[in-house]
Amino acid sequence: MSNSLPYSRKDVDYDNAKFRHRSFFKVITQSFLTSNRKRDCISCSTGKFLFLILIFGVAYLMLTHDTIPSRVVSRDQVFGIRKNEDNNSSTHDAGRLKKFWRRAPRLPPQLPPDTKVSTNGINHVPATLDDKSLWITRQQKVKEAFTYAWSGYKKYAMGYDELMPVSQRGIDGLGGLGATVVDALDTAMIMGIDEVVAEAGSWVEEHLAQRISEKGQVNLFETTIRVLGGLLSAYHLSGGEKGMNISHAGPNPSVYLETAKNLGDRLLSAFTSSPTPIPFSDVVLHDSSAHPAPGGLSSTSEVSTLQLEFNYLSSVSGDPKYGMEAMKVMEHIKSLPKIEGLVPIYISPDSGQFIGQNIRLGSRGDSYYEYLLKVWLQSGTSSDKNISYLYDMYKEAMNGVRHRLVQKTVPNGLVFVGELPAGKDGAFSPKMDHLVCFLPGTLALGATKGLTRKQAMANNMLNSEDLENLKLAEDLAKTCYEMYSVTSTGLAPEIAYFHTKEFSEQGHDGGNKSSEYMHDIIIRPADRHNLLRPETVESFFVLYRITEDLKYREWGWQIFEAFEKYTKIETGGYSSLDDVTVIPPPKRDKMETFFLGETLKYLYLLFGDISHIPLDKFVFNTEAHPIPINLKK
Ligand code: DMJ
Repeated sequence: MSNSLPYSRKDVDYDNAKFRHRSFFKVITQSFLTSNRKRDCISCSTGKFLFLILIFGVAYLMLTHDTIPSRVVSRDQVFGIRKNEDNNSSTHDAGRLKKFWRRAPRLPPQLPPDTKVSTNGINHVPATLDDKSLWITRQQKVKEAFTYAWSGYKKYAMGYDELMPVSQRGIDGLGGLGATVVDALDTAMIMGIDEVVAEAGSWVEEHLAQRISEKGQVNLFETTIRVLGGLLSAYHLSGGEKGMNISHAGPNPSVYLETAKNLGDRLLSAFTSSPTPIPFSDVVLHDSSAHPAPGGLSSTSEVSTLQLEFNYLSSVSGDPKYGMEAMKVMEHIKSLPKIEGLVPIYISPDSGQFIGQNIRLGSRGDSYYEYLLKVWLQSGTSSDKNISYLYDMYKEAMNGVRHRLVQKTVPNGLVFVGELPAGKDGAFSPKMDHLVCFLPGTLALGATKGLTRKQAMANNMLNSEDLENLKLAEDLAKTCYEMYSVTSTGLAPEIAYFHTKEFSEQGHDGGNKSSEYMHDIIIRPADRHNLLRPETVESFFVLYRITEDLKYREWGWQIFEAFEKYTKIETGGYSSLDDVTVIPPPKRDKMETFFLGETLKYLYLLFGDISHIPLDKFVFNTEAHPIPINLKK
């Protein structure tokens, strides 16, 4: 039996040559080399000399001109994704030489990337990504989505915490303070939708004070970030500090501040009832009593994600008590032992100590790291020396993240942040909650302090640690994007595991068989839900502002389209999903308040003018409510 291949080597070379671009010089040389004149010329010495000059001339031109056809551009090149970034110039030159001797085969003709139809069925509108009008149109689509979400909520659930869009009713999952109204209010202000500002603002004016005085148990953290944060940012954006209503709709801004003070006074009992500076997790609003969570422990992220809001309340009310209580938490945590800045996810209000070993940047850990940076930024960075310990804690923690939690997947080297469920001496778990996708944005913000990368470089502000953090931010943002791309719906699961050298698990892919990262990302059946969370688009927003790289806008648009396609409910509102890996995805029947408060707000700002709510003048609380930097003391 013959061992020969069913095709000859020549055929392959021919096929490759067929698709290869041939320059004008090459055509001339080749016809010269193959013509009879070649033989005539080579037989005489002048001819030999001329022939040599011609060969050298052609070689020179090929080495000094980029002869790769400009129309054949990979998707990564379009989005500015740099591969082999570490290549130095000598390898570059070597590459040119290689190209000269053996040119890469031209790929078969393909559509430009933005005319592709993705495998999860979401159409990508043909786009020149730097076309301003494209982003105006896309921003308008987000505004329409917000109006649609609000109308559904208003129709079926006005005054309830959340909308159940499939059942077409409301539910009080957060204590009954109309959380969607307050979470959505400043988004409507930012989008300039006066009608919604008027509706939400009037509801606050007419109902919220009464609810606050009558309602029972609420969670300190959730109520602070959504309701207190929402009221305070509405106060600022509507012109409260200027003593006027600049939002042209809704009540006098003082209503927001008075309601915030009323709420803040009751929430303070969580701090003052605790025997240590660590607050209890729950407050009963009507009698201002506070209680630990069942089991007695508070989440580390919850006790350390109150300070932006309480500090700002002190600043605008002129009463220092709010900020003082909240900052005692940070001062106390500063004194506790840590693992390279990393902390366990539970803390006891009784002993004031961390409990357990579990370290992660996902649920119960996440915004601890976010607020270390943002509370420091809020104080106006260099101006307040008393607070610089927070920035030191942040930097130490990010070094700890890089050293202990960052790994790469096999086969394709995606960078992810895993967990240490049994502490520093226990095994590494390659698990990453979608919640961790806040980290790229925080890392980028921490590197440039809200300036663009260009500005920060020009001002010589970036040290090597900042650059490393910025690089990690970009790598992680890519991973977060791929957590969406890898599923059939184009929407991320709540939790992903990653295939590493030590860890693999078969049979749990995201359903998008054509994803390059199908074998890198593992999605277990219990983790396939999507709650309309904001973290990934939040990071795209921050990274776009800082790097000015349009790929973040484009990625955000793809995610928005997937939300539109799979989570929009015909009768009104948007719904969380039970399973992002199947089409059609089963609905979970809940529109979380942060879809209006965060997800749509960040998408709107991502597509909009970069001077709108600038990152060096505002910090966004963890629920995306912007709070101005540099407080009045
Ligand atoms: C929001 O309530 C906040 O962003 C919080 O910090 C984490 N979880 C949700 C959104 O996913």
